[in-house]
Amino acid sequence: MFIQWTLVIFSVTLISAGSIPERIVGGKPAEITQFPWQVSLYKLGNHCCGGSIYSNEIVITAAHCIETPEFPKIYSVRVGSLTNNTGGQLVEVVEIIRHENYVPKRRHTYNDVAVLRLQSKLILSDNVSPIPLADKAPSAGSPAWVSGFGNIRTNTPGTGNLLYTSLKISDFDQCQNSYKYLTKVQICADAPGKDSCQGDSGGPLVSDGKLVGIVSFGILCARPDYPGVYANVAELKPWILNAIAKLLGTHIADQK
Ligand code: 4AZ
Repeated sequence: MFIQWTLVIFSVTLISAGSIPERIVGGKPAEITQFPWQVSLYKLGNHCCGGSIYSNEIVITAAHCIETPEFPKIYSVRVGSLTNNTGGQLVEVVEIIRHENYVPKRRHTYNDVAVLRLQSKLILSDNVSPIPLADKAPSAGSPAWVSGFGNIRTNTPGTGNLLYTSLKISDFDQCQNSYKYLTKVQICADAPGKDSCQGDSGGPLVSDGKLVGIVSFGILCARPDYPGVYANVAELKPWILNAIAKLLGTHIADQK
């Protein structure tokens, strides 16, 4: 009896210590030059989400990362760094447009996109550079990469270092079997034992050198039959470009 209990306690300890890999983002440490568009979004000085560099003054993230678009100055971004608390360039956000039709309900998260204007222009380099937006969603089976500073397993925070993993774009109908409220403004990606996770939200899903998705949600992380769900950038592109034009228009008006 004692031995049985010891075994039970030992197994529980192992699982909670993370020694039995539920697997993560299945992640490998990134080189910053592989993901120079990666952003760490800060809220009140702490990493809260990922994001992607669109241009030297515009960053794209998820709507669900932005609780208070009317208070942009509580947000800032760090770029050009493999660690989310030091290095690179740290710049304040001055203006945010969050999708007007963003629906925040769990499993009904639609239009999960927001665009941010930075207080000063990023200095672009091999470590800091924009990613173009996809015009067309990649077909099922296309290879894609997701990167971020988020959890390395469900409920297990990352180490603060940028990780990435390779995924494949999921078949839409199959993903809809897992998430029945899925629509074309979403795109799924998965691979055995690999996924994005909490804290990666807002970050980039990249395929063929283009931003194809924004980390949005999922049921836990790397669970078989539950791909990660991403905002579909190709579908949202008209909204994104229009919002960016508004941000830049305001910017010019501000300077007058
Ligand atoms: C989250 O909670 C979250 N597996 C983000 C992405 C995924 C799951 C959860 C995808 O922010």
